[in-house]
Amino acid sequence: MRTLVIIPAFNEARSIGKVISDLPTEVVDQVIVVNNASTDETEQNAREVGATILREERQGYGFACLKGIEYAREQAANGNAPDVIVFLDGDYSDHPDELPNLLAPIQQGEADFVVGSRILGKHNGMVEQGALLPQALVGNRLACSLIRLFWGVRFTDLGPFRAIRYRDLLSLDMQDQTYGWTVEMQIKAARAGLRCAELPVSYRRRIGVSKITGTISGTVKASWKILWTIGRYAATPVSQTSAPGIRTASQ
Ligand SMILES: Nc1nc2c(ncn2[C@@H]2O[C@H](COP(=O)(O)OP(=O)(O)OP(=O)(O)O)[C@@H](O)[C@H]2O)c(=O)[nH]1
Ligand SMILES: [Mg+2]
Repeated sequence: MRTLVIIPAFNEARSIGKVISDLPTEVVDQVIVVNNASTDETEQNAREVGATILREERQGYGFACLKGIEYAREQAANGNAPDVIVFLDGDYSDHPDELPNLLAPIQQGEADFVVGSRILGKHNGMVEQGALLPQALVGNRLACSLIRLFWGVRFTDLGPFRAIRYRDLLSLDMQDQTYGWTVEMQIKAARAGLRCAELPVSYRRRIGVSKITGTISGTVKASWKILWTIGRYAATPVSQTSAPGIRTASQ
C-alpha cells in the first residue's frame, strides 16, 4: 500500500523533526509537511529530516490539508497515486510510531477510514495527564453524540491522527478550510457509508506553543466551527447509502 502522510504545520519548529523521525519508514512512502505560513524554522527542520515541503499561505488547518490532497492528486495524475492518506499533527502530541495500528484495518480490508481515538486511549492509560484538556473532552463528546444522532455512526473522538483510503477521501469532496476539517471528514464518511473504525491512540502534551485547544480564542473558534459544520450537514441531508441504525466505529 502506497502511504502518504500529510502534516499541517504552523510554527512547529521545535516538534516537526521529532514527528517525522518517529514515523515508521517501513510503512510510509512519503511525508508531506504543509507549511501554513510559519514564521519560524518549521520548513527547514522538516526538510532536514526528509519531508517534502508544500506551502499554503492561507492560514487554516483545512487549507493546509487541502493543499496536501492537491499534491496527492498531482501524483496520481503522474501515475503515482497513493492508496492511503494519513493525517497527523505537527506538535508531537500524537505518537507517530503507532501508525501501523491505524493502517492495519485498511490493509486487512476491514475498514476504509480509521480514526485514532484519544478517548479510547485514555481508557487504556495511553494519554498523558493534562494532554487532553477538559474543553476538548467536552467538545468531542458533544460532537460525537451529534454525529451519532444524525448519521448513526458511533465515534468517540475527532482526533487528528487518522488514515483513509485515497479514493474514498477524494469521494468525500472535503471543503472545510479551518477547524471543521476533522468533523467534516467523519460526517461525510458516516453518511457515505464508508467502513469507519476507531482505534485507541496515545497522546501527550504538545511541544511548543498551544494554538487551538490551549487558548480561549482557539477553543471558541474551533467549537463554533465544529458545531456549525454539524448543523450545516445535518440541514442538507444526502441519501443514506448505509444501513439504518447505530453502527460503531470502535473496535
Ligand atoms: N492553529 C492552527 N494550527 C494549524 C494551522 N495550520 C496548520 N496547523 C497545525 O495544525 C495542528 C493542530 O494545531 P494545534 O495547535 O496542535 O491544535 P490542538 O491540538 O487542538 O491544540 P493545542 O495543541 O493545545 O494547541 C498543528 O500541527 C498545527 O501546526 C493554522 O492555521 N492554525
Ligand atoms: Mg495539538
